[in-house]
Amino acid sequence: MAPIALTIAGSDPSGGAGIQGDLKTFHQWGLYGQAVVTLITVQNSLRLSRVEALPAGLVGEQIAALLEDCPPAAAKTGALGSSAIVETVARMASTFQFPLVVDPVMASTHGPLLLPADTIEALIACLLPRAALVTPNLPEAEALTGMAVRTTADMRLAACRLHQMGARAVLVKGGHLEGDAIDVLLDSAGFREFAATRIPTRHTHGTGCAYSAAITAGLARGLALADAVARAKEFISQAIRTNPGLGRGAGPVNHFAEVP
Ligand code: PXL
Repeated sequence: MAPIALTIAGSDPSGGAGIQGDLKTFHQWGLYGQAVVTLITVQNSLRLSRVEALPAGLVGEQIAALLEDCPPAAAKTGALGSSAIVETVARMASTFQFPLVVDPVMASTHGPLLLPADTIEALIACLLPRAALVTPNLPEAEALTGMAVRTTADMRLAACRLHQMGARAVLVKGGHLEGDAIDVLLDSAGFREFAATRIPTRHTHGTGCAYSAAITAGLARGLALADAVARAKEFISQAIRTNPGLGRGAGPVNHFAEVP
């Protein structure tokens, strides 16, 4: 039986990001995927026009039903949509017997926020302390730490701050850097960097989701954290390089990319 991985995230009907992207990534990594929906979006490759968060109690009930019956070997969070949902997920995460990867999704490139600004406080106070790993990009690292994060030196400092704020390990993703995409991991072994050559394409929709889902998949399969990150980085680089070129705007990455 394939190990189970769980995503707690928003719906992206276009299939590139959110629970749809996560489930495809889990499947490609040979896992049995579970998905708890937190919010519904209306979007295509050109725009994200609406975000509707579900009632927090409904999110909590979905998680409880899974924990009672078939708990996963690892889980991740994506877009959470309201501070009530952040608090509910964090409360339930305190009972998780498996690692939780927190992808602190805040904004999509266009359109309304996936996590309203007033929920950042709840994420910091309640969810960061539950994270086996938190995976901010540069703007998310800035919003969480309040410091400017523009260089790899800034990324190391931000990772230290986020570790002090309670996350067991931190991966600051440098997809928004000039030049190569360098990610900085801080875990119990110290710092490690993971570099990939930048691929010139507008089709990167769902990159962050597939990356954190692939790390979660690696953890569910029993890989050590740094190994899971290294393999997930190879997977996501290939997924961007081989994107299917779908849509007239920012199309999705390729969830069929080879798993290293
Ligand atoms: O890539 C961030 C993201 C996460 N979750 C959902 C999304 C997006 C980006 O559009 O729609 C549901």
